[in-house]
Amino acid sequence: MISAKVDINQLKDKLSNGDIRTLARALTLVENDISPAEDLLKSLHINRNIPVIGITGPPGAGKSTLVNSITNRLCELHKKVAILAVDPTSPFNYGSLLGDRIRMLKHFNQPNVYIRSVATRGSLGGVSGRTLEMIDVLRSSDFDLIIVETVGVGQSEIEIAGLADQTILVLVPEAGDEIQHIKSGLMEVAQAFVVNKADREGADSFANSLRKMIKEQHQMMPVFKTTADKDLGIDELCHWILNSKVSHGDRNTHFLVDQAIKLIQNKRMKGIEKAEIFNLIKDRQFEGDFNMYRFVEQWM
Ligand SMILES: Nc1nc2c(ncn2[C@@H]2O[C@H](COP(=O)(O)OP(=O)(O)O)[C@@H](O)[C@H]2O)c(=O)[nH]1
Ligand SMILES: [Mg+2]
Repeated sequence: MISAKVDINQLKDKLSNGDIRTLARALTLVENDISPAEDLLKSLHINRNIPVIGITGPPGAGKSTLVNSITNRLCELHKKVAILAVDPTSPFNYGSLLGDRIRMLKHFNQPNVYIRSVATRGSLGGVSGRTLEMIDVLRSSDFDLIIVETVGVGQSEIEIAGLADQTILVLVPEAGDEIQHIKSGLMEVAQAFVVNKADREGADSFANSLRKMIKEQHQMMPVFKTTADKDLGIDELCHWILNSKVSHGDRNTHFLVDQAIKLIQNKRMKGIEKAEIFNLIKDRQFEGDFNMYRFVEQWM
């Protein structure tokens, strides 16, 4: 259990020195909003130059496999990598990576990979809960790169675009039908596309039609083809990840405004659980004088 007394300055210093235990502890405090999470967040020295790469896409597209492969390559390049997995469908499937990490621990004193899965709870304050705050805790440590995997269903790929500097959308050759879906909106959220499972039929034609579509919309996003479980196409993708610079200025301001709004929303929605509202409404909706406006007043 976490003791009530936490020395914030000590926590902060250890965090910036890359102490893994302290990092795990700080993340737990922040994820569960346990005091002094709020004071800790306010005192953090957050390094905004550490790139946050969002990896999103439908379940089963190979995101975790891809993250695994990318991370192995980045480790070879002596990068220190943090991974946040926000995936309710498979909370933790970095087994092989963890195996590497354990092996690495034997050889070095400091592990170069930190993996953490984020619980997605029923709170209404955003699908990904406290992901933004957890990213900022990671940014206060000494990583070279932070990778966030989110499962792309509906709104979540748009949400990750509001958290990451660069978002990579992972698709599979069978996703031809999803092109329409991409056309309507996803173009704005992804800075790069990956056609994974390139070992499967139709990968080339799918990648080409994606490229054509990007060009038609006067965009410049690259399309990579990967076979993640065989580490193919990973070098090119890593090269892009390490060398593409986030355009600052306008996008950055919008990005920060979105974050501010998200934090205000989360704060206002604090303590409000969908399940609780469900139970209340379930009972009261049949009362003759049920009035939604009076009902919501108690949370205002
Ligand atoms: N054929 C093929 N299978 C892959 C490839 N990448 C991942 N897979 C498999 O696809 C399945 C789903 O992968 P996973 O990484 O868990 O997908 P996620 O849900 O997007 O994270 C697993 O069985 C992987 O082994 C690939 O490039 N080719
Ligand atoms: Mg996954």
